[in-house]
Amino acid sequence: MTTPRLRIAVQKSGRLADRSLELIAGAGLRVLKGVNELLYRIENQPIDLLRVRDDDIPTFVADGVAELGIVGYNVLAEHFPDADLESQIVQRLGFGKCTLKIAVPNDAVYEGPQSLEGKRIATSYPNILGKWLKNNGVNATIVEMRGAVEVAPRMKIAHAICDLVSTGATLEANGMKATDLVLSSEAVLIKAPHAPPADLEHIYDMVVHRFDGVTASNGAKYVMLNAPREHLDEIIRLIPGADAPTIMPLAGRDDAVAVHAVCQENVFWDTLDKLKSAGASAILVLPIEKMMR
Ligand code: PRT
Ligand code: ZN
Repeated sequence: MTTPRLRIAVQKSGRLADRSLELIAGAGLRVLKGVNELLYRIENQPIDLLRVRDDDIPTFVADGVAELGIVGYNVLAEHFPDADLESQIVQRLGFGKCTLKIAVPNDAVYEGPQSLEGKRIATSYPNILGKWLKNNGVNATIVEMRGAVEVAPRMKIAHAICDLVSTGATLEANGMKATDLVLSSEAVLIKAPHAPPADLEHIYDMVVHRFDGVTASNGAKYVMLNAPREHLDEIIRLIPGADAPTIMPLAGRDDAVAVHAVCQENVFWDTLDKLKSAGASAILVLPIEKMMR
């Protein structure tokens, strides 16, 4: 009998592909890049990566072809416009961040959603846009395009577009400006509606916990410093995102203590300057490699 293997659907190539593989490697899963382009094996765990187009991931996971999947929230929301997405999402992964926005030519007047009344809007996200227009009480024609949405106004196909934006460079290069936010997105880990088979449950739980650990430690820092007791409260307040720091006595000193804290966010130089001004000394900021919550 062959051992059952957990399947994780990932984007084969594209903007989420590398970061998905980094997450998987960060979780200690060793990817064996095989001859089979569709399926990569994990050599140290009974797991396979199903490598597909991102548009196929929500359906594959919903149908149970894969137990887990990594996909943009935008793709999930477009696929299941009427579903309860939160029940499908296991965790937000903190990468692939972008926004779906309405954009119009630089010289167009835009005074809010009502400016779109009776207009034509090009997008690859007709379901999300349709819902947004309805919520805003706007009647407009949606022109569905698979790609190159940003050229639609210049080609006189549409008056406005609804497209993903990250840096805004594409809009700028096409003489357009971003206006209303329709959706904020990032990569999410999604799960099949049914629980995994009993013999894969522990692998499933392990993957979810480890992914959570990698995501949590992303950018997180371990801060150590000495603080005079009289300024302790102020110094703790200055440490970004520190939850319940450890306070320890310093040998031979009654006036100061050592403070150790896990910071959920990066610690920048200006924070160190403020800590120093508040009286902190011997400040160390260390990267965190792994974290298990
Ligand atoms: O082949 P496959 O179907 O798998 O991939 P795809 O071509 O459909 O998607 P891909 O690889 O382009 O993007 C995958 C996911 O990355 C998206 O679904 C989003 O969740 C996420 N993402 C993050 C982005 C962007 N940022 C982004 N900037 N997806 C697309 N873009 C586009 C945007 O539409 C614009 O045209 O990139 C262009 C440049 O953006 P600017 O603002 O940085 O200029
Ligand atoms: Zn796609």
